[in-house]
Amino acid sequence: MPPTITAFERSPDGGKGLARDTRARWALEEAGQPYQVRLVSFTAMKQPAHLALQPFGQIPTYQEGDLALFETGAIVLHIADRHSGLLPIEANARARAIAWMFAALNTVEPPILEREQTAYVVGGKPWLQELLPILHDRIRARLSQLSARLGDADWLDGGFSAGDLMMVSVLLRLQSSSLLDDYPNLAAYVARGEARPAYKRAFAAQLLVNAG
Ligand code: GTB
Repeated sequence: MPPTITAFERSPDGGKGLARDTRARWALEEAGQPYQVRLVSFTAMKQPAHLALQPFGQIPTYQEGDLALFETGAIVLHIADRHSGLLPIEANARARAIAWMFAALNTVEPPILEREQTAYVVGGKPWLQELLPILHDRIRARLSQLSARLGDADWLDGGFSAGDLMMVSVLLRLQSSSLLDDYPNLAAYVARGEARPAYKRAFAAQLLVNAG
């Protein structure tokens, strides 16, 4: 039986691919693995059956035989660990690729989420206009550092890895802003990720659910 992931019955992004099931779909596509998707409503996500799989009532989850996983990072790492194509074989290179996954989730994504969530939660308050430039600067600080490290390389550490999958997925959250404009190498990096056939398949699959 192929693994089953969960995704929004209807993503609030209307098919932009920003919900995290796209990351799991992309990893499965890179690994050439078939998968099934179980769509869940916001209501169902908060019910005991889903909370047993995802204690925080979120998507995605991943079920394969008697293994049930939550947290996109853990899901992508599991897929990358079990199948070829997403992590180097050589032990040190593999450890470095995993470090980039953590860097994407723990170092680069937090200020991006902070900006999104602040705008969402306190939208309309007059002081938001004073806060936003501060939040943007925090994002730019990380983008500058990432841009310096990437330089003119195609990927963060040798060939494409799960570290790049996660970093590109995180940076995609900035596409609706102009924050990537000052970093042409990062914009090109994101475009390289989006151009991968596996990403295109993952994006198209989520679009099929969410468009219209
Ligand atoms: N740390 C967890 C993981 O990485 O798996 C976070 C999972 C998570 O945030 N899931 C979100 C969710 O289920 C969907 S992806 N939210 C419902 C809830 O918490 O009640 C985050 C997301 C949602 C919507 C958009 N969007 O509309 O643009 C983008 C990203």
